[in-house]
Amino acid sequence: MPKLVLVLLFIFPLASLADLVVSNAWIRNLPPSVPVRAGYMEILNPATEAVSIKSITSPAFDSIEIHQTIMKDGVMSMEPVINLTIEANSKVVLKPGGIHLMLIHPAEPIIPGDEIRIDITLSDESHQSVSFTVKK
Ligand SMILES: [Cu+2]
Repeated sequence: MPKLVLVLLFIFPLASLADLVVSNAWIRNLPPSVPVRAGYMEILNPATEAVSIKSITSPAFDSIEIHQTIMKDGVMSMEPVINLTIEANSKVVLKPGGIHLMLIHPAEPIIPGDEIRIDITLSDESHQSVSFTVKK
């Protein structure tokens, strides 16, 4: 019996869906007249397989995209990241000037200190909810 338990303990983490460890999740607040916000976070994938983000939604925004800030000929712009993959045992950092969440059209006014729920669907169809803190 103890042998079976041990085997199950080893098998279960591999068989379970990806579980990302998200830290430092925050949204930069902007005046209410601005229709978008940027969200940042650190995503750690402690699993033995890569996983990618399939979609991101939130009850607090009409839609959410993943963007990459790029500098081209001295002009800063953004382009969509279609498939953000977090490799096995790796971390992806979303930060100002780099990859970020583009949070489009807040459903309600947002103020610093608010906690915003953002739901992430991964390529393995698992879901994760992350709480983002709104900061100045
Ligand atoms: Cu953007």
